[in-house]
Amino acid sequence: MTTPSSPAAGPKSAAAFERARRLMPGGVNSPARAFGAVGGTPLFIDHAEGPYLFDIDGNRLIDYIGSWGPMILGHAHGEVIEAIVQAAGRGTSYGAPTEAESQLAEQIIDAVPSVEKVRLVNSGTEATMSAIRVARGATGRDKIIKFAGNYHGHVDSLLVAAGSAAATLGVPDSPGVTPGAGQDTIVLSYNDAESVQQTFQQYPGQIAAVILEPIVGNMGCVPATLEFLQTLRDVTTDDGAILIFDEVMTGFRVAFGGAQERFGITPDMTTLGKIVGGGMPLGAYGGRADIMDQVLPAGKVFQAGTLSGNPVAVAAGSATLRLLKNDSPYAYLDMIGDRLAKGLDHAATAAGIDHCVQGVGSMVTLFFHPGPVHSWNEAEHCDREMFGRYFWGLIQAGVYMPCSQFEALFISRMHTEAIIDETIAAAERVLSQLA
Ligand code: HOZ
Repeated sequence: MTTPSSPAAGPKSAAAFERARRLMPGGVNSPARAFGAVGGTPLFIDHAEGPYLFDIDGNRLIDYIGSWGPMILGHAHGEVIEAIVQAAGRGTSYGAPTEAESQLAEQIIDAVPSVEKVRLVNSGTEATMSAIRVARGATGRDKIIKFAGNYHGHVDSLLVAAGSAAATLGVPDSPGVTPGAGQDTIVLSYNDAESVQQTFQQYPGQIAAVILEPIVGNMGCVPATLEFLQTLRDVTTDDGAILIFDEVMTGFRVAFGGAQERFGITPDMTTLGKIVGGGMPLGAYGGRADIMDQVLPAGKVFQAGTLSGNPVAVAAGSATLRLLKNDSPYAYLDMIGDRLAKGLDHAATAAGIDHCVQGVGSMVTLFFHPGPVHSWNEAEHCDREMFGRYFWGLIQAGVYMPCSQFEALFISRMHTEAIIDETIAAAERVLSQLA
């Protein structure tokens, strides 16, 4: 990957990165943030407000990462912060049940069609890891199907042909994941309904679960076709396997009830993270009551956590879901998402760049590939070098896009039409210099 000759990170970020690299692997606590996919030095953030990030060198940037998805209401939303402060003032962790957990559980069950019972955990990774264990425990079967380019956190059995930073940084199959951990994971091509049918014919009664992102955000934005989702629903029902939608990114994002509401296809289980925690570390998994009742202490499948249902995280999540339910920003987010997608498409066309723009509501990706992108086979052939130059050009113009071709951008309720238009104008300038 080419490092830009004059990376826009200022001297304070550069010094902070040098220090961090001496202390943490690659200088970060999650790999994508190190800017390995685009070269140069990551910007160190001082604070955030509404649609903006402010780095420690005093630059203000329009933020299209939104903490990789959670910040749908914008940064530092007054009512969410107030809920966090109130909760923290009553103690930050008890390790004992609270009424607030039931309230958040009710909000999730109310919103997400597939969820009759739910368990709160600390992250999306924990949610998917637990859902797979429950699916195996409930069916008594070992095999799972996942799709290349889908990312379900750093769970051993799912870190096979994974998207997100794993794909970006060239470790879709990580060292340290033993052959045993991945031996029951069958990887198929996304949106390929036929290969799923064939696999169920090959292993009748042996597949515990099919897990997928119903709209992938982790290889750029790649939606499933309705036909693909319907096939998954039909074959899993016929075979007695469990269909799991990983809605860590799409939950409360593409509709209040997630992609399953938007597509009208109800899985058996759902994993959640990001928005459900309102910017605090919280994930959840849920589904049919008979499946969830397999979890200890109702059933025998073990899963536990000292900070599960943490009162501060629960308060942030609960306030966020209440605001989303009351305000229902989804028509607005669809409208500005569409405006941004069309603007980027127009700008790339005018610049004569091979590209396609894909998006669902407030998740959008400009692929440096003629497209359409239906699966990892197409996504991996994007021009990543050009993406890196696009990324840095936009940083210099005050726009902070995801630092990888394989991550969708996220728009918040605080991105106004004027901000979207400012972004499009910046993209026009940058793209016109790339071709
Ligand atoms: N897994 C996140 C993107 N899909 C990135 C998390 C982070 O680096 O903060």
